[in-house]
Amino acid sequence: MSDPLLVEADPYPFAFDPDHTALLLIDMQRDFVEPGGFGETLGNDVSLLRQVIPPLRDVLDATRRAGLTVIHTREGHLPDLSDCPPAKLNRGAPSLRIGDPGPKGRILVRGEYGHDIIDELAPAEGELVIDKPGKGAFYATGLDQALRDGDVRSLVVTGVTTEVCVHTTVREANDRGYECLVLSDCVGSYFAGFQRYGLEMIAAQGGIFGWVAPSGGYLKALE
Ligand code: C5J
Repeated sequence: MSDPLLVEADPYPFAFDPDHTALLLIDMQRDFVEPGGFGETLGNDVSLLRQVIPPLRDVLDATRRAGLTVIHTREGHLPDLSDCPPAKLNRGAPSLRIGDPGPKGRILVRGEYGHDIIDELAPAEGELVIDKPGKGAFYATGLDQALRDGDVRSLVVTGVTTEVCVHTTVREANDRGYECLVLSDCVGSYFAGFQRYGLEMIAAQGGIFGWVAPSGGYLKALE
Protein backbone atom coordinates (compact mmCIF):
# COMPACT_ATOMS: atom_id res chain seq x y z
CA MET A 1 0.00 0.00 0.00
CA SER A 2 1.34 3.44 -0.95
CA ASP A 3 1.19 6.43 1.39
CA PRO A 4 -2.16 8.16 0.99
CA LEU A 5 -2.17 11.41 -0.98
CA LEU A 6 -4.06 14.41 0.36
CA VAL A 7 -6.23 16.94 -1.48
CA GLU A 8 -7.54 20.13 0.17
CA ALA A 9 -11.29 19.68 -0.15
CA ASP A 10 -14.68 20.47 1.26
CA PRO A 11 -15.53 19.60 4.00
CA TYR A 12 -12.03 18.38 4.94
CA PRO A 13 -8.96 16.97 3.15
CA PHE A 14 -9.58 13.96 0.93
CA ALA A 15 -7.06 11.14 1.40
CA PHE A 16 -6.63 8.58 -1.35
CA ASP A 17 -4.31 5.77 -2.26
CA PRO A 18 -3.49 6.05 -5.97
CA ASP A 19 -3.23 2.27 -6.22
CA HIS A 20 -6.86 1.97 -5.15
CA THR A 21 -8.37 4.99 -6.87
CA ALA A 22 -10.03 5.44 -10.25
CA LEU A 23 -10.83 8.54 -12.26
CA LEU A 24 -14.42 8.41 -13.49
CA LEU A 25 -15.46 10.51 -16.50
CA ILE A 26 -19.23 10.57 -16.69
CA ASP A 27 -21.07 10.95 -19.99
CA MET A 28 -18.72 13.34 -21.81
CA GLN A 29 -20.73 12.50 -24.92
CA ARG A 30 -21.14 14.58 -28.08
CA ASP A 31 -24.91 14.80 -27.67
CA PHE A 32 -24.62 16.46 -24.25
CA VAL A 33 -21.59 18.65 -24.84
CA GLU A 34 -21.23 19.59 -28.50
CA PRO A 35 -22.88 22.47 -30.32
CA GLY A 36 -25.59 21.04 -32.59
CA GLY A 37 -26.12 18.01 -30.34
CA PHE A 38 -29.21 16.76 -28.54
CA GLY A 39 -28.56 18.91 -25.44
CA GLU A 40 -28.42 22.10 -27.48
CA THR A 41 -31.51 21.04 -29.46
CA LEU A 42 -33.40 21.05 -26.16
CA GLY A 43 -32.47 24.72 -25.71
CA ASN A 44 -29.52 24.24 -23.38
CA ASP A 45 -26.39 26.39 -23.42
CA VAL A 46 -23.68 23.80 -24.04
CA SER A 47 -20.90 26.32 -23.39
CA LEU A 48 -21.55 25.79 -19.67
CA LEU A 49 -20.68 22.13 -20.11
CA ARG A 50 -17.79 22.75 -22.48
CA GLN A 51 -15.99 24.76 -19.78
CA VAL A 52 -15.08 21.50 -18.11
CA ILE A 53 -13.20 20.12 -21.12
CA PRO A 54 -9.80 21.91 -20.66
CA PRO A 55 -9.43 21.19 -16.91
CA LEU A 56 -10.71 17.67 -17.38
CA ARG A 57 -8.23 17.10 -20.18
CA ASP A 58 -5.42 18.13 -17.77
CA VAL A 59 -6.81 15.82 -15.10
CA LEU A 60 -7.06 12.94 -17.57
CA ASP A 61 -3.49 13.45 -18.79
CA ALA A 62 -2.09 13.65 -15.25
CA THR A 63 -4.09 10.63 -14.13
CA ARG A 64 -2.83 8.56 -17.05
CA ARG A 65 0.74 9.67 -16.39
CA ALA A 66 0.38 8.66 -12.73
CA GLY A 67 -0.93 5.26 -13.76
CA LEU A 68 -4.31 5.37 -12.00
CA THR A 69 -7.30 3.51 -13.38
CA VAL A 70 -9.44 5.55 -15.79
CA ILE A 71 -13.08 4.69 -16.46
CA HIS A 72 -15.50 6.41 -18.86
CA THR A 73 -19.27 6.13 -18.94
CA ARG A 74 -21.85 6.76 -21.64
CA GLU A 75 -25.58 7.09 -21.11
CA GLY A 76 -27.55 5.32 -23.82
CA HIS A 77 -29.69 2.43 -24.95
CA LEU A 78 -29.71 -0.59 -27.20
CA PRO A 79 -30.93 0.16 -30.74
CA ASP A 80 -34.23 -1.66 -30.05
CA LEU A 81 -34.65 0.42 -26.85
CA SER A 82 -35.46 -2.76 -24.89
CA ASP A 83 -33.40 -1.38 -21.99
CA CYS A 84 -35.23 1.95 -21.91
CA PRO A 85 -38.24 1.89 -19.60
CA PRO A 86 -41.36 3.61 -20.99
CA ALA A 87 -41.23 6.00 -18.05
CA LYS A 88 -37.87 7.30 -19.29
CA LEU A 89 -38.85 7.25 -22.96
CA ASN A 90 -42.02 9.27 -22.44
CA ARG A 91 -40.95 11.59 -19.63
CA GLY A 92 -41.77 15.21 -20.32
CA ALA A 93 -43.31 14.49 -23.75
CA PRO A 94 -40.16 15.84 -25.42
CA SER A 95 -40.15 17.02 -29.01
CA LEU A 96 -37.27 14.60 -29.59
CA ARG A 97 -37.39 11.24 -27.81
CA ILE A 98 -34.66 8.74 -27.09
CA GLY A 99 -34.25 6.70 -30.28
CA ASP A 100 -35.52 9.44 -32.61
CA PRO A 101 -33.23 10.68 -35.35
CA GLY A 102 -31.34 13.66 -33.94
CA PRO A 103 -28.69 16.01 -35.29
CA LYS A 104 -25.89 13.53 -34.54
CA GLY A 105 -27.71 10.23 -35.05
CA ARG A 106 -30.43 8.47 -33.06
CA ILE A 107 -30.74 10.14 -29.66
CA LEU A 108 -28.94 8.27 -26.85
CA VAL A 109 -28.60 5.07 -28.86
CA ARG A 110 -25.41 3.06 -28.58
CA GLY A 111 -23.26 3.08 -31.67
CA GLU A 112 -24.54 6.47 -32.88
CA TYR A 113 -22.10 9.34 -33.44
CA GLY A 114 -23.76 11.63 -30.87
CA HIS A 115 -23.72 8.90 -28.23
CA ASP A 116 -19.95 8.59 -28.28
CA ILE A 117 -17.41 10.41 -26.16
CA ILE A 118 -15.97 13.70 -27.47
CA ASP A 119 -12.64 13.48 -29.29
CA GLU A 120 -10.86 15.64 -26.69
CA LEU A 121 -11.48 13.02 -23.98
CA ALA A 122 -11.58 9.85 -26.07
CA PRO A 123 -10.84 6.69 -24.08
CA ALA A 124 -7.32 5.32 -24.50
CA GLU A 125 -6.73 1.67 -25.29
CA GLY A 126 -7.40 -0.47 -22.24
CA GLU A 127 -9.59 2.08 -20.44
CA LEU A 128 -12.95 0.71 -19.39
CA VAL A 129 -16.05 2.24 -21.01
CA ILE A 130 -19.27 1.56 -19.13
CA ASP A 131 -22.49 1.81 -21.14
CA LYS A 132 -25.30 2.67 -18.78
CA PRO A 133 -29.03 2.84 -19.42
CA GLY A 134 -29.71 4.96 -16.35
CA LYS A 135 -28.48 8.14 -14.80
CA GLY A 136 -26.36 6.32 -12.24
CA ALA A 137 -23.28 4.45 -13.45
CA PHE A 138 -23.93 1.51 -11.09
CA TYR A 139 -27.47 0.70 -12.21
CA ALA A 140 -27.58 -2.28 -14.63
CA THR A 141 -23.84 -2.14 -15.37
CA GLY A 142 -20.72 -4.04 -14.41
CA LEU A 143 -19.09 -1.03 -12.77
CA ASP A 144 -19.27 -2.22 -9.17
CA GLN A 145 -17.80 -5.61 -10.05
CA ALA A 146 -15.04 -4.01 -12.14
CA LEU A 147 -14.11 -1.72 -9.26
CA ARG A 148 -14.09 -4.62 -6.82
CA ASP A 149 -12.01 -6.74 -9.20
CA GLY A 150 -9.51 -3.87 -9.41
CA ASP A 151 -9.57 -3.28 -5.65
CA VAL A 152 -10.66 0.32 -6.24
CA ARG A 153 -11.97 2.06 -3.12
CA SER A 154 -11.94 5.74 -4.04
CA LEU A 155 -13.33 7.55 -7.05
CA VAL A 156 -12.35 10.93 -8.46
CA VAL A 157 -15.54 11.95 -10.21
CA THR A 158 -15.87 14.25 -13.24
CA GLY A 159 -18.27 14.75 -16.14
CA VAL A 160 -21.80 15.89 -16.82
CA THR A 161 -24.29 16.80 -15.67
CA THR A 162 -23.55 17.69 -12.07
CA GLU A 163 -27.07 17.39 -10.72
CA VAL A 164 -28.15 14.36 -12.78
CA CYS A 165 -25.66 11.65 -13.74
CA VAL A 166 -22.80 12.87 -11.55
CA HIS A 167 -25.02 13.18 -8.49
CA THR A 168 -26.81 9.88 -9.05
CA THR A 169 -23.50 8.08 -9.51
CA VAL A 170 -21.89 9.65 -6.44
CA ARG A 171 -24.88 8.67 -4.32
CA GLU A 172 -24.80 5.11 -5.66
CA ALA A 173 -21.04 4.91 -5.07
CA ASN A 174 -21.36 6.27 -1.54
CA ASP A 175 -23.98 3.67 -0.66
CA ARG A 176 -21.63 0.96 -1.94
CA GLY A 177 -18.78 2.13 0.27
CA TYR A 178 -16.65 4.10 -2.20
CA GLU A 179 -15.16 7.44 -1.18
CA CYS A 180 -15.79 10.06 -3.84
CA LEU A 181 -13.95 13.28 -4.57
CA VAL A 182 -15.88 15.43 -7.04
CA LEU A 183 -13.72 17.91 -8.98
CA SER A 184 -15.76 21.10 -9.05
CA ASP A 185 -14.30 22.55 -12.26
CA CYS A 186 -14.51 19.18 -14.05
CA VAL A 187 -18.25 18.68 -13.59
CA GLY A 188 -20.80 20.80 -15.40
CA SER A 189 -24.46 21.69 -15.50
CA TYR A 190 -26.63 23.56 -18.00
CA PHE A 191 -27.94 25.49 -14.95
CA ALA A 192 -25.64 27.66 -12.81
CA GLY A 193 -27.82 27.25 -9.72
CA PHE A 194 -27.87 23.46 -9.98
CA GLN A 195 -24.08 23.46 -10.34
CA ARG A 196 -23.64 25.43 -7.15
CA TYR A 197 -26.20 23.63 -5.04
CA GLY A 198 -25.34 20.25 -6.52
CA LEU A 199 -21.77 20.63 -5.30
CA GLU A 200 -22.84 22.04 -1.95
CA MET A 201 -25.14 19.06 -1.37
CA ILE A 202 -22.31 16.56 -1.78
CA ALA A 203 -20.04 18.11 0.83
CA ALA A 204 -22.77 19.28 3.23
CA GLN A 205 -23.23 17.78 6.69
CA GLY A 206 -19.64 16.64 7.04
CA GLY A 207 -19.46 15.21 3.51
CA ILE A 208 -22.75 13.38 3.34
CA PHE A 209 -22.01 11.95 -0.13
CA GLY A 210 -18.33 12.82 -0.51
CA TRP A 211 -15.78 15.58 -0.96
CA VAL A 212 -15.56 18.51 -3.39
CA ALA A 213 -12.41 20.28 -4.58
CA PRO A 214 -11.13 22.13 -7.64
CA SER A 215 -8.86 20.04 -9.84
CA GLY A 216 -5.70 21.98 -8.91
CA GLY A 217 -5.34 20.23 -5.57
CA TYR A 218 -5.76 16.82 -7.15
CA LEU A 219 -3.16 17.62 -9.82
CA LYS A 220 -0.76 18.80 -7.13
CA ALA A 221 -1.27 15.62 -5.14
CA LEU A 222 -0.36 13.53 -8.19
CA GLU A 223 2.91 15.41 -8.87
C1 C5J B 1 -26.56 13.15 -17.74
C2 C5J B 1 -28.82 13.73 -18.33
N1 C5J B 1 -25.49 12.57 -18.21
N2 C5J B 1 -28.74 14.95 -17.81
N3 C5J B 1 -27.73 12.93 -18.41
O1 C5J B 1 -26.52 13.88 -16.77
O2 C5J B 1 -29.86 13.33 -18.79
